[in-house]
Amino acid sequence: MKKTFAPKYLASVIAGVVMTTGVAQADTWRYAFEEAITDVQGVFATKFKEEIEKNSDHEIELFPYGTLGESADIMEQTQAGILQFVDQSPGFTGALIPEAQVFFVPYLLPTEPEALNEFFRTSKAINEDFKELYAQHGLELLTMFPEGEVAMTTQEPVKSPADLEGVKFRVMTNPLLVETYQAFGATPTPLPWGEVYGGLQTNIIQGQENPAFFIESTKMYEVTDVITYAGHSNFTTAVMANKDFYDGLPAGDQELVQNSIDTAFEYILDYQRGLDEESISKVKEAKPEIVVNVLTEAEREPFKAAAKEVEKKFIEMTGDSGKAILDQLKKDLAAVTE
Ligand code: 6CS
Repeated sequence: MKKTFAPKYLASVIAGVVMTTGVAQADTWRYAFEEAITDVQGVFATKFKEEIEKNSDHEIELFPYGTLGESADIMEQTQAGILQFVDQSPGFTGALIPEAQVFFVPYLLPTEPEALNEFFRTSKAINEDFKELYAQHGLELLTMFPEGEVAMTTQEPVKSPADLEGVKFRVMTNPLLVETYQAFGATPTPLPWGEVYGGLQTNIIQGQENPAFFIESTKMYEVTDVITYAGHSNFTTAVMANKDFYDGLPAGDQELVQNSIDTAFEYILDYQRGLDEESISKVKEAKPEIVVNVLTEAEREPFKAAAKEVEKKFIEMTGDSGKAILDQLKKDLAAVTE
């Protein structure tokens, strides 16, 4: 006689199989970031989504800048478990995790792209030490990656710190960036991203800093006259998951997330080859009168001297744990530049 199962019995058999084999159910995971879908963070997120969806039944729902609020809002939503993934730059996370401000000690990171990429790939400070610090705030740090050399945009040429005197200069909302631009001679003004274009347009601020792709894509060049490269910083960003969510994933899904992050990481480094030059060309095409200055070594000297003060401030602000991260970061940098 053919054996049949009552539906209730069948359901518990399936549940038992799922529990014993660890087969995960298909979920939708929400991932927010601080830029448009076509910007660097958006390209990374899109690649991550593609990898997850190609290799599992899970889906990723992407939330670009503005759809869920400012950077601080998407971080709160991730910590609360409303979002599963977030891309937030240390420029903002520095207000929550002071050690993350280390990326704003000027002239710490190399300007040479291969050394920079290798640093992000191999750094113990990033891949181990920061993981622990982020975990204390309910965040699983998945990766950090560079988004391009930071340029200053102003109304007047900047050849020395004296040229920044009286310039209200917008910075992301972390205390060390305030120290940096004070040391550079400007009047630092911390603001969320949404207030920058309007602030420049209405002359509430006269300067800000960002990588070239962002100056171009957000049309900030329309409200600025001079772009200056002093070589002081590369825009760093970080991708995280809500830690309870991540810890609760089956091992197979954690591996899927890690593999997808690794693929998106290499993809985004590759995607950025030549992006700075391409973006500056587009800016010049759209606004031929824009002035782009690359400071000489001699012109960089006073900015480099000011950087020493900022490093001291960083240690004052973060104590032993900040000093430990800074020392480790320097070791990691030495390993890729020597
Ligand atoms: O300056 C900012 O606030 C923004 N800059 C970049 C390159 N990405 C996101 C961030 O909000």
